[in-house]
Parts: sequence; C-alpha cells; structure tokens
Amino acid sequence: MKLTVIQGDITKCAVDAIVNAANSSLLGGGGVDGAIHRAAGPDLLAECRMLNGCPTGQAKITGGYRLPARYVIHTVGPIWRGGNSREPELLASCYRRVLEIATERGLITVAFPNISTGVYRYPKDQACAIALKTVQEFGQQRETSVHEVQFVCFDDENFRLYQQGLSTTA
Ligand code: AR6
Repeated sequence: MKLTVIQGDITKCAVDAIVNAANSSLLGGGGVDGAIHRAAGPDLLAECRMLNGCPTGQAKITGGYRLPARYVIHTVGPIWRGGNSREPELLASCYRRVLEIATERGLITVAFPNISTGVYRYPKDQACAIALKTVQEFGQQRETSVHEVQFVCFDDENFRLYQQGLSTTA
C-alpha cells in the first residue's frame, strides 16, 4: 500500500473514494463535511438521510454524485475531550473502518482528510500519528484491494506534520 500526502481540497480528488469527517447525524455540517455536500449536490444528502446516522468511530458509504470521486465514505471522528474519553481508540477505528469498507467494495484509491482536527479539536500531531500508524498497520496486516491512500491536508500545519511523519516512518 502506497501512502501519499497532498495539500489541497479533497472535493477535487478523482479517487475511488474520498472520506468525509462527518458528525453522527450524517446530515451535513461545516468544514470538510460542508464542502463535500456542496460539491456533491443535494442527492448526497438524500442518500445520507436513509442511513440513520452513524456512531462515533464507525463509517458508512454513499455515492459521490457530482464529485470526481465515485464514492464518499462518511466516518465520525471523536470530539477531543482531553484524551481520556477513548479518543485515540475511536480515531484509529475511523481509519480502520473506512479501509475495511473500501476493501469490501474492492476500491483501489482512497483519500482521507485529517479527521477530527478541525471543529472537533483533536491535537493535530497526535491525530497525525494515529492516522499514519493505523493505515500502515492495516496495509501490513490485512489483505486489501486498496493500493493507494492519500492524506489530503488542507492547512499548512497538517501538511507539514504528515510530510514529516511519512518521511520518518516510511
Ligand atoms: N478538503 C480537505 N480538508 C478540509 C477541507 C477540504 N475542503 N475543509 C476543511 N478541511 P472539520 P472535524 C480540513 O472541522 O474536526 C463538521 O461540521 C480541516 O482543515 O471539517 O472532524 C461535521 O459536520 C481539518 O484539518 O472536521 C462535524 O460536525 C479537517 O478537514 C464536525 O465538523 C477536519 O476538520 C467534524 O469535525
């Protein structure tokens, strides 16, 4: 499994699936969630309404509609509450569940945003370490169709952390 870091807007990524950092209603919000719904159009929200939400740490897949990506895998990251409320375990579960669903569908390329590091206030350095470790372990331990995982960083701090993290762990 190849891991790459890019800086930019995930709604522009022409991959099999982009990942949405959603909330448990799956009915839209701000940040990357808002950007994905705006770019995908109203049919995405219509499909999301039929999913009955999603628990923290879990994921659900929909079509990509007007996006260049074929699918959106919606996952719900933990809200940072200081670190003693199972945040690391729940964040790792988001990355793992997304890759499990992508594998079930036979998808090859998946692009992740930096889940929980915006409105949910997860410390970016800790979130980056968990994301890289979880995805690398998945690639080493599981049979998967996923050949490329892109970490799409919007802000400079995340971009720098992921570049640094990949250069020291790759
Ligand atoms: N492409 C890629 N990354 C982006 C984009 C974009 N277009 N826009 C923002 N980011 P956030 P969370 C980055 O707040 O912390 C929503 O309201 C951003 O810089 O989108 O998981 C949901 O509905 C940050 O690093 O998600 C939930 O209520 C990262 O995406 C809540 O926010 C995640 O920031 C989820 O909070």
